[in-house]
Amino acid sequence: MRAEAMLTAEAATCDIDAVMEHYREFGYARLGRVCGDNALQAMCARTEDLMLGRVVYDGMFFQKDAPNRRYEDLVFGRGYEGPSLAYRKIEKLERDPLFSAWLRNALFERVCRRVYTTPAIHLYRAVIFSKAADGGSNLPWHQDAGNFWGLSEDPQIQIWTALDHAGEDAGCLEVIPRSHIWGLVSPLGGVVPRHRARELEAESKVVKLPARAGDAILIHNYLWHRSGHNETPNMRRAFTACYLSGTTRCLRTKKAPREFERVF
Ligand SMILES: O=C(O)CCC(=O)C(=O)O
Repeated sequence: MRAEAMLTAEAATCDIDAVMEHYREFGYARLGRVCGDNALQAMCARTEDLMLGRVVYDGMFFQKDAPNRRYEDLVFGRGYEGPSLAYRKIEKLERDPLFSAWLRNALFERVCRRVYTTPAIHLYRAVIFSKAADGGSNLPWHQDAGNFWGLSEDPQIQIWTALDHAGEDAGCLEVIPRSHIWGLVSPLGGVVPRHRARELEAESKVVKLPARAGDAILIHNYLWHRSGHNETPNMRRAFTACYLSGTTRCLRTKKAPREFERVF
């Protein structure tokens, strides 16, 4: 499927001025329903194929949810553990032609070019976050940047696409508007320590972002975001791509530094 055939007709030409203004001010913004039905069905079916081992690519990352739904009890390093719909995270979706096409669509390119001025824009990661029917773990407040990411420049934009309906009862995204302006809570980045969330009165500032299948949401990497359990009888899958300026380098030294793929 070509990337352009995956976008809804309106999304291909929509004006993004107001969206970008909202993203800059609040750290997130809704792009609206931008993914067409055929593309959604295909990406949902492909997600199931990957989880059930019917489609396999080398080097993909898989992580299952903890059976007790506690994020703190997630087990790392096991990779693919056999056919199951209980995987919470799959990475390296750029290896799949369908997801690779989606993350390169012309609307996402227009968004990224408003954020980065470098001629080349690269991909940091392409990930599925999934919550099984009546399952999923409670993903705590976190920021997607910092030393933990090992980059010469912090990324500023990720675009999250709902592959299923993600209502409040399904573990929709939750954000703290304007928290991107606070910068990183710690140089390391990642999960926000509980005492910082208390000090900054996070609970009184939460905005929930229920989404329909096909909706896309821009997220600044410094924005505090989280998601809860899925209490519905349906899966809640989402796909997110994080983009980098073309000048961003990988700083890791233990292994050979990563080369980031140019997508725009
Ligand atoms: O979809 C989710 O539940 C979490 C998404 C997320 O944390 C991210 O896109 O960085």
